[in-house]
Amino acid sequence: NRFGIAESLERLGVKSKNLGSSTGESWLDSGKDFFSSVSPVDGSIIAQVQETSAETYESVISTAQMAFEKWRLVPAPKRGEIVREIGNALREVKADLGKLVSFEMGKSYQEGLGEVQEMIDICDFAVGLSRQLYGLTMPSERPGHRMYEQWHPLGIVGIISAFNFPVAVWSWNVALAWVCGDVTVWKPSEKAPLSGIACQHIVSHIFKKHGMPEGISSLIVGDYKVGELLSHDPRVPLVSATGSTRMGKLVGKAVGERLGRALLELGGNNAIIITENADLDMAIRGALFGAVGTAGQRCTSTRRLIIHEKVYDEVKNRLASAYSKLVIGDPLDERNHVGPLIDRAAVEMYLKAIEKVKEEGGKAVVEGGVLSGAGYESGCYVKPAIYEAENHFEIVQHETFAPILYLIKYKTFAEAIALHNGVPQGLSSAIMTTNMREAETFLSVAGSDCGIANVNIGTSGAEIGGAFGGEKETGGGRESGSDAWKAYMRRQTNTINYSTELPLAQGIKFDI
Ligand code: UN1
Repeated sequence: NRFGIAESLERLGVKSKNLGSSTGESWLDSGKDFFSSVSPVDGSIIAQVQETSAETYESVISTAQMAFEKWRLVPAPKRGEIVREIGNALREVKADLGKLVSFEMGKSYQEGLGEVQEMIDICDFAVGLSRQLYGLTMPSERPGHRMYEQWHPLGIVGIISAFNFPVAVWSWNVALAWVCGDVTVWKPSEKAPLSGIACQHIVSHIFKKHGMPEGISSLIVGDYKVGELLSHDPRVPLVSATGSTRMGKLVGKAVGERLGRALLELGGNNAIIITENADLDMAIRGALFGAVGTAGQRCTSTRRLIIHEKVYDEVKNRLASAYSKLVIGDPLDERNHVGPLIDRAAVEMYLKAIEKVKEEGGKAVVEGGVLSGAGYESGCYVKPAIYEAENHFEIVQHETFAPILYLIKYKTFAEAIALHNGVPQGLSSAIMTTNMREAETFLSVAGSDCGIANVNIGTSGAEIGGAFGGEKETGGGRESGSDAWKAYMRRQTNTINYSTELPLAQGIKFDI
């Protein structure tokens, strides 16, 4: 029981054996097998979880359908009040939940706390939103007519989330969906199901306390087959999925086939352009956290540095020296910078990528490798690595969810932008420069083609207030701030005639 994990689990309501299907306070026994959630920190089994069956899924959906009938009638600001209390509950459990996230997923405790902070922040955002959800009013072309639009809830929102942000991404979706009047069914990653179970406990008693029915917040657990139940189900008008591009294509296809809506937030291949006018202290700091933070397992992690030839050697040497000071180990120990990868399969992918980049002609600046020995028993700890590479290498075009950074040299600014955009993904991007022309060109229509573009900030660590997501193979969806809420509602245009005539639009005459 290092770092008080056992006490945290107890306070969060996570037992050694947990049912995985829930409509709120009720937990349903699916009769299926239990599987283990294994911590990449030390390879130990944290607890077991029961998978959801197709029959259990049916009862979850029918309960959710009934809940929607009631929840949609609760005034939005009242729904916001419940979300406000959920935010407060999260404030109370921040340390415990941050610790569980850290232990189950392997990110540092500081980052686990940061993830829970994103949940608290999106709740606050959603509370304000609950008094907005604005529609527009527009003038009618006909006399004695009024025209406006309003936003209504959609119904059941399915959420499929990934292991790397096991709780924050769910919260971005549910905080908005709930104030919008939707009910939610969440399938967390099967690699971090306990974080999901803990969240379900946190929110369900608050709904109950307010006399709300079961089924506003539901949980289902399992692998992609359980996710398919959601993506193929016409009773689920919106499926919000975060994860790999491969997964997103399958979800997008299944949802598209039934003309449902998919909100996809998929892989990135995020780059920082470091120009000859960059503040190099800032550039190094930004690149370092972007590349090795969360052991390179953020969808916003920095994968490529596109560096001007004049500063290339200096950046390379300074990064190599910074990497040599990184301390890798137990993420719950604050002295460590880099924790483990999620599992051994991820370690295999990391090793394959390193093999591939060398095969294609890449040169090691900081060589990778798997760590072994005391403290590294889980087999999931790897060395953050840097390779000099070419943008067109197959492996560089691909998102490897691991701390591997590729250095690419450029001569002209136009070339830098072309290299930057020359990948299939389009999530996050950054430029390090003190030159206004370079910065503005990067942000212009002819600049970065990503959903997120930063100046003198790294690629990761976006704030919840902005819309989060990206273009091309990143899937096009936007979650979290700005007007991302619109994806969770249906727009209705209303025209009301308060005159004594019935004129037709476009001046059409149709008299008998
Ligand atoms: C993700 O990796 O799926 O911008 C989300 C960031 C975090 C969220 C990342 N706020 O890095």
